[in-house]
Amino acid sequence: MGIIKDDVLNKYNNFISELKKEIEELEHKPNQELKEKINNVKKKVELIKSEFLKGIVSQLLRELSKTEPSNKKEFGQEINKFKEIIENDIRKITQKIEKKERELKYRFNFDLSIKFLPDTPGKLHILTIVQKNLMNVFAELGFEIIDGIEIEDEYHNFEALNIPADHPARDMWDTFYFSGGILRTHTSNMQIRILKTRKPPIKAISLGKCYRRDNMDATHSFQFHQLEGFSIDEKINFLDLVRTLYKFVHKYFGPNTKVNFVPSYFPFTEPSAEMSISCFYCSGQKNDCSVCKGSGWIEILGCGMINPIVLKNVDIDPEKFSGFAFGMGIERIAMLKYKIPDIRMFYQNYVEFNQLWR
Ligand code: FA5
Repeated sequence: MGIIKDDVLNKYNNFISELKKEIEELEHKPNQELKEKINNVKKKVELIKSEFLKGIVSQLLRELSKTEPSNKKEFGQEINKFKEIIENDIRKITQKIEKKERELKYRFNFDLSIKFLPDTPGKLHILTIVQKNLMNVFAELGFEIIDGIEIEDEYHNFEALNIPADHPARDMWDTFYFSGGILRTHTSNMQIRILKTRKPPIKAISLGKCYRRDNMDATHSFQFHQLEGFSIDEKINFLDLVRTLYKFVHKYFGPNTKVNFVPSYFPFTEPSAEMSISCFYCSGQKNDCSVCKGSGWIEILGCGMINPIVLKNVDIDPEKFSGFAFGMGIERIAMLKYKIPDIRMFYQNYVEFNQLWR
């Protein structure tokens, strides 16, 4: 029978094995929980020091002084061994805790274990929804949908569209240049790309990202989306353009929407026009309408008859064929349709914003 009672040893062993389990459970804990658990373990280490090391061991040493001299050596060794075990356990636990604290300090400040919107399935982004709806409308109107390319060269983005190097429109459509080419400023590049390999009759749309050296504000971004449409055949005229756009507007914005054309200028169309639609929120009845600003009209796209120079550039005989083209900003359409006040909202990845649209 030694000096240390079984119930003291059992109490210590149980305490330590519980604590070791807690330490094992520290793995893969999220930051906040890990911090709390580390503090718990630290408190328990202090408890070992005060209760076992200072309390019980000091008590045993006091008892040792009162025991028979013949037992002193053996009991003394027993107490020392117990003390060593406790000190060893404290050292190992403290090392583990310090390691966890270091980990916590350098951990990224995000929590991969968080249960994020657990019952909410992912949704399409509003710009994707608008693009899909636009594609459906134009498909119903008999347009083929052709993929586009964003990395371009100056020839397809400018020159072939009758915008030579010294043309003032180059400033307005300035973009990002790099050694391999440029990022396209509009989807009109696809008129050239498609017509180089396909010959009329053709009626197609192409949509995707465009880039400009524009500063970000509520209606501009350096990266945005456009939809380009064109139709070329024998005897295509301006009325075909007007009729097509009427049908598009009625299908997409509603049958009561009115359309207005005003003359404009684009180097690749002649004549050119800008098309506005009647405000589908206030019909021009509200002076403080946030969408049309009281004018009753909202400008939505540029259009015109394809310039014969462009047709010649893609080896199409302008004496035999004619065509129309139009181009619109997809963010602008989405902003109008869903009353989104700032273009930057599309790109900020706010889940709450994305969840609004179905
Ligand atoms: C063009 O880009 C012509 N290519 C459109 C066209 C095609 C005309 C075919 C005739 C025939 P414009 O620069 O106006 O035109 O741009 C068209 C639309 O793109 C604008 O009305 C606007 O909605 C959108 N847009 C232009 N720049 C930006 C920008 N920085 N941020 C967001 N949208 C933009």
